[in-house]
This record gives sequence, C-alpha cells and structure tokens, in this order.
Amino acid sequence: MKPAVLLAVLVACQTLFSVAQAQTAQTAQMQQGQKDQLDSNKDGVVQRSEYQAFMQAAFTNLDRNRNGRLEPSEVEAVLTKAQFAATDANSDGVLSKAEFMNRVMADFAAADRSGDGNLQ
Ligand SMILES: [Ca+2]
Ligand SMILES: [Ca+2]
Ligand SMILES: [Ca+2]
Repeated sequence: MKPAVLLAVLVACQTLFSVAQAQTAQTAQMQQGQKDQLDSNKDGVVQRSEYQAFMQAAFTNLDRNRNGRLEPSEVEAVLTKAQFAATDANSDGVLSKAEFMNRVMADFAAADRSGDGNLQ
C-alpha cells in the first residue's frame, strides 16, 4: 500500500521547515531529508512516537487560521480532493485533528511493513 497522504504531508512539512533543502533535492535525497526530520533522536529509525509528534506539529503548521481544523484551502497544496475526502471521515468538509491523525497514523502503519512500530 502506498502511503500517499503521509508523503504529501511530509513534502509540505519539509517545505515549511527546510525550504532550501526541498528546492534542490532529488527524490532520494528528499526522502532521506524527510526521514532525518522525523528521526528526532537521530538513531536512524523513525519511531511511531517521533512520527506522531511530527504530524501533530504538522497539523498546527498547516492550520494557518488556528481554528483547530484544516479547511480545504489550507491543505490544497498537499492533498488532492480525493485524499481530502478520504481523510474527512465525517464528510463535514473540514479535517479535525482526530481525522488527520487517524489518517496519517494509518499511513504509518501501512509504511511499517514489519509492524514493529519503527520505520527503518
Ligand atoms: Ca528515532
Ligand atoms: Ca484551519
Ligand atoms: Ca471532518
């Protein structure tokens, strides 16, 4: 399964956190850069807790009007309409933090093929 939302959000966050790196990076380097940002204790492995903390910060960064929800305009650069609709579990047109976290943590689980809670 391809963790499409995860990658989209990571690219967006990398743009927010590390613009210069994102501008010139090739795909492989960008993925390494994303991993470096997620791996906050620098042990070479992205733990589920690190990923969760990063995504909570990402939600805050994406929520530009600080209303605790993500409107389509706030995430149009990182989510397609179909991805937004798939993440908007109650179909009310905005993403709550719970909806966002449920989706990105499902993406983590999909990416964690070994199921040990770590991304190598
Ligand atoms: Ca780590
Ligand atoms: Ca908002
Ligand atoms: Ca919703």
